[in-house]
Amino acid sequence: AVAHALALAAEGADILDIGGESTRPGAPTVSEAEELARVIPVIEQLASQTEAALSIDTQKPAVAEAALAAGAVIVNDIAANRTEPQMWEIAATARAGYIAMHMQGTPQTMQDAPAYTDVVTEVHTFFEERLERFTEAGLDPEQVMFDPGIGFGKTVEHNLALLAGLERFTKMARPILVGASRKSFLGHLTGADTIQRLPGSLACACRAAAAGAAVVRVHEVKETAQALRVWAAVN
Ligand code: 8Y4
Repeated sequence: AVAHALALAAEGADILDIGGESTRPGAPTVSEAEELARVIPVIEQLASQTEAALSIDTQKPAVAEAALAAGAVIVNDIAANRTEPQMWEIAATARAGYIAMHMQGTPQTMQDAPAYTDVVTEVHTFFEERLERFTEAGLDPEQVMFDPGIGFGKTVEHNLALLAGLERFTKMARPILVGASRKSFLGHLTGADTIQRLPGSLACACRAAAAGAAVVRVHEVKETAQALRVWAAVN
């Protein structure tokens, strides 16, 4: 994991997202002890070996807290629809960045029957409503980035509507992150297998950049950096 992360940093990644539990629908859950054993040594080693910012991808407040102590500076929270404030309090106390991702349901249930009246409006309302909750827990709005959560409780049509409607989010007060890389909607649209989805992933990265997204979460860093460099030169 350390070697892979260092290779991504060498290819131009500014942020490395470290996670110890799969979010795939139906994936087995991981105990806190096992998740800590997977991610903390990786974060400790990376903290002394790269200037890239380290983010911790976890749903467990205790794992986030330990990761921040080990050198992570961002909490990547795919479960920002939670009700308990612990995750926000931990990010607030550490003065860490906090990525608040939209998800309908939980990773176990999210793809059962995703349903929205208007997905863009509902995600937008979620962001507005959450910012109030976060500040109550002590987060400074300056710590927060929002993410529409492509693929998390969304059909192909919902994902496309979110990508088409990104400007609604990038007009908001906080930066936006988009993670579409290799996701299954790209396979549904094109027939491409997971590791054959770079072209579709690049189309999404350029679309996100065009809409003013601040961060793209990708698997193929070198190729995405080239696409975004050309896109930026044209604009
Ligand atoms: C192939 C490879 C097919 C990977 C699907 C996937 C996001 C995220 C994930 C995201 C934020 C993934 C942890 C899903 N996606 N965090 N995490 N935003 N903030 N699936 O979009 O990469 S994991």
